[in-house]
Amino acid sequence: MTTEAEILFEERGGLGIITLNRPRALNSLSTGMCVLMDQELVKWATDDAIKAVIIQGAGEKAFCAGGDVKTLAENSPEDHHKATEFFATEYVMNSRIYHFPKPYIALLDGITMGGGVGVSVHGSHRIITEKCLFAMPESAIGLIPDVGGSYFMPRLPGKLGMYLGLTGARLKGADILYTGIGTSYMTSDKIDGFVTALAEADIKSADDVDRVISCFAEDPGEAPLDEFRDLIDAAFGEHCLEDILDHLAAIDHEWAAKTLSKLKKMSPISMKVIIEQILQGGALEFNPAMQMEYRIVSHIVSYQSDFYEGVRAVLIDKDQNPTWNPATVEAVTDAQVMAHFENLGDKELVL
Ligand code: QUE
Repeated sequence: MTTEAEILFEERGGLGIITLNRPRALNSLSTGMCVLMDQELVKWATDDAIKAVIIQGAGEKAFCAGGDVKTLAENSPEDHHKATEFFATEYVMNSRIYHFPKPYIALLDGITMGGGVGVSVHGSHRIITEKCLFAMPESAIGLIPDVGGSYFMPRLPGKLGMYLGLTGARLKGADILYTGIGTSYMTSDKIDGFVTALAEADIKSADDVDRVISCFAEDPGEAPLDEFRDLIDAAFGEHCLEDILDHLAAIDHEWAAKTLSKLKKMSPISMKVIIEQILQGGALEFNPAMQMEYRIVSHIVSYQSDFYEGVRAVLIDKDQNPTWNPATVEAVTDAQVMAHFENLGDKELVL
């Protein structure tokens, strides 16, 4: 019996093409995929035959829905070795993308969440299509927006990073370009022609990639998010979670009511850790940000945290009704939050 490879690598016309190949699992990332991808990027970085890298997802639905958190949550907190190994491998690969010396072009032609953002947003080009659906949804499963969220989210315009990280808001089309998470828009039917044109072009720099993109790109129109920018920046610029919630409750606006009801479904401790994560991440370089995230997720998988309950409620039983612990925002102590940032000693992430 042969099993289909979870990740494919191809070289065509000076392009290194990565295909995430688990379409039935929305191309979610396994440890093995992260290892293989990292090895290939190391090779391609110094291979003169490779002018640029393209990454895409197999199948019609997803680019990449995240990390394979369902499998990770099958391990108990006492046996979290497999989970921390996954995160370490994934973050090493994310750092490889951030530091990659050639154009790195992600084709976000479908669902792009969590880990899928991590394999795209740190590269030079993110092409989105009408099928792209972006989110950092981790607060819904008791996790944090990792894979470099600490680095890129505080650097988004205004308080959009804090908004996206706490609410897990889904974005499409023009809104994804508006945040800067996407860099160009083209319709899905243009993607094959774009890749062919790129393989035929003489690519020496990111500008050469931009020239090819401009032949296929379109304007997706006005960003609906712009209408709410002032509300977002005011509410999510508050200094703590309690103030953000009070601020939203005091606004007589349908957007504020919807946003507040979304936040009330999320893990209280995750939200408090996320605020601290994004505030600290704004002052960190890329690798230190990844090391901070590794401290946070290592802590999360090492006790009976909201992560295990969140994955159960959202991805296993699908009852969408997690029992969070602590159950309320008020019950989360500062000491509980700060414990997630403690140095791991000889288990620190080495980058
Ligand atoms: C938060 C997440 C993930 C998520 C849902 C969240 C995530 C992830 C998946 C996912 C979805 C469908 C699959 C699959 C995984 O969902 O990281 O294998 O078939 O991978 O609320 O972080």
